[in-house]
Amino acid sequence: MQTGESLTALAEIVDTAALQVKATDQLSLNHSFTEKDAYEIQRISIDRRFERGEKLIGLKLGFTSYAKMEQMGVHDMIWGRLTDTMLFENGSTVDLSRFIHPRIEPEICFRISKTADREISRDEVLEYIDAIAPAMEIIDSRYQNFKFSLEDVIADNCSSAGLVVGEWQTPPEVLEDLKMTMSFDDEVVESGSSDDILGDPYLSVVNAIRLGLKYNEPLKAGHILMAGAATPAVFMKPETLVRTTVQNLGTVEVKS
Ligand code: OOG
Ligand code: MG
Repeated sequence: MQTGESLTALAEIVDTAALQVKATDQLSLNHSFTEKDAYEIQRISIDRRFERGEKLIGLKLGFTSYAKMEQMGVHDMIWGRLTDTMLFENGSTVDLSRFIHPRIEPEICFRISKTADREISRDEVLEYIDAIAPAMEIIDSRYQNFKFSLEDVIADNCSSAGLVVGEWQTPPEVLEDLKMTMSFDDEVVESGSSDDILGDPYLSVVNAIRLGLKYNEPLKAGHILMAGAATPAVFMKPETLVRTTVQNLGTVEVKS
């Protein structure tokens, strides 16, 4: 267990790496810290962003699909915070120089309509969301070579760097096996199914509410939730149109 002071020092390392767009050594190479410490490092580093004027817009889950767990060699669900400066408009152009080594992945996003003050079950999810949209997340590990332990990636706010959300839709009762494809300039680079996200992406809402309550960062009405990627992430390339299509939900795009 690390002292409060050293957790602050570790938070400064990941925050500075993000600010300076410069990869840093994995914290776990030189420090030993627990998963609980890692969430505290994340909290302190994101507080530094809030002090610079960024606003919390919601939460994200990570490693909710086997494809992602296999790709990164990490096997536990994680959660992180999303801020307003990470949000790109659908169809907009992102400046890759803002990132160290950005990857992009196809996701589903939910809009939370009611703050939960207790854990909820799968059957209650539709009472807590009022919209769903196809989405993509840009992840940009602050660590060299995009390599990390579970604790490292949690401390680094789960690699969160950007997100783009498509048009909001009314949430259907069930999201059974919706095909998801991500393309670079019309060439499909990854494809999967909504079932790849926890077997049912609505379970992301259940889990994010549970984790938010546990770590004192509750999902609130008006927040958004990124459910986690359905497929492995792909390195972004300059001058490329990236598009994700989710069956029945539509498309979402960004240009680089
Ligand atoms: C960690 C973030 C994982 C997801 O959707 O599974 C994640 C990473 O892969 O760098 O965002
Ligand atoms: Mg993600």
